[in-house]
Amino acid sequence: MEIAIIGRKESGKTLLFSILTQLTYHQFSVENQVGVAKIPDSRVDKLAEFFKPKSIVHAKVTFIDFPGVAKEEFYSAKRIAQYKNCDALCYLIPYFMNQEQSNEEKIEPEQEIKRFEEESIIADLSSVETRIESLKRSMQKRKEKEDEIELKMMLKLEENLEKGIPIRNIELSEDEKKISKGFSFLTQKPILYILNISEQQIQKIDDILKDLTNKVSDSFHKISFISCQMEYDLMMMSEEERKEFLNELKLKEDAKTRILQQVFSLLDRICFFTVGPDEVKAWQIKKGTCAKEAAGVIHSDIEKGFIRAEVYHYTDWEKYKTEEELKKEKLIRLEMKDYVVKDGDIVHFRFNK
Ligand SMILES: Nc1nc2c(ncn2[C@@H]2O[C@H](COP(=O)(O)OP(=O)(O)O)[C@@H](O)[C@H]2O)c(=O)[nH]1
Ligand SMILES: [Mg+2]
Repeated sequence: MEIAIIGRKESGKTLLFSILTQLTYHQFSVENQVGVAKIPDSRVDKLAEFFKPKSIVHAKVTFIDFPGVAKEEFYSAKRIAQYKNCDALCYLIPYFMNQEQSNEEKIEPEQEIKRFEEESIIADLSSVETRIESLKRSMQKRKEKEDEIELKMMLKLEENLEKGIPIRNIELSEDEKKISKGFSFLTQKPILYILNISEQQIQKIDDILKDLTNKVSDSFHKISFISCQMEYDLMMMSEEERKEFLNELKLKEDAKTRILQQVFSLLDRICFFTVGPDEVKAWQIKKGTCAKEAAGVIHSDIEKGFIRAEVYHYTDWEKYKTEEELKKEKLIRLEMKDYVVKDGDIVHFRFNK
């Protein structure tokens, strides 16, 4: 899963990238920077504490930080194509700039979000129009059933996009969803808008977010916040200093943990776990994945030879801890290949070697 960090120049993207991936901050890199972030999950930590495995593997996502470009280039075809290649977007807004009185250009998050939505709609509309033309041309030569279905969908998208409706808000059938996936439309991507705020703005952030959510009321807009500067400073502190610092600001957790969990929840993914003395591992799967398919995420041999899945849930494990106790309580289930794996399932696959 790849997430693009986007936003205007000097909004703190590279700083955010280095906070999330723990990589060194290279402000003026001219190449895309790519880094992996571990998704914090207290369940993995608790399981690891108990099983004391040789290796612990959290869920991961990849972040991409693009080099800065001039304002005009932000919506260039090349840039848009890069955003399209990603599974989700984090759009950073430099709200901290409003702190400085001298700053003549006030940051209006509402305007920035609307502008991005508009530009994304224009980009998608252009792709849809191109596709409609080419479908019409090929249908003149030969009528194919699939082309007809696709054309019908594209015309529906065109009609809605022209009205300013993003594709994520258009009702599509399962088949249409499948077709549209292949085009990586921008307005179909999950997106997290993040306000980059100053330390002083933290105390007011609830009101700021409430106000903004009211203004851009769309259930698909997820809005969050971070103070990149403060978070970067936190990263440089010792564990003790950090705790003290967070306490002073009356914050429970660092923003990094919160942002990573929010990003993960955008992706429509869930985690199941495998546990044992060798390894405790979180496996990421799409919501709705069945047991046999989930086995294939671990190894194709396990999928091929799938017999049963022994499953218990993390919340039950938390209560009873050992398989013995779980068995006594009849909380370990034997599931067949069609069982839909749930978030937090702890699974042991039985398979023919
Ligand atoms: N005051 C303040 N400055 C920040 C914050 N985040 C980033 N900056 C500064 O903004 C400048 C640009 O940051 P950078 O991450 O390179 O921005 P990018 O162009 O979006 O990648 C740097 O000088 C940062 O120190 C913040 O939260 N507060
Ligand atoms: Mg940068």
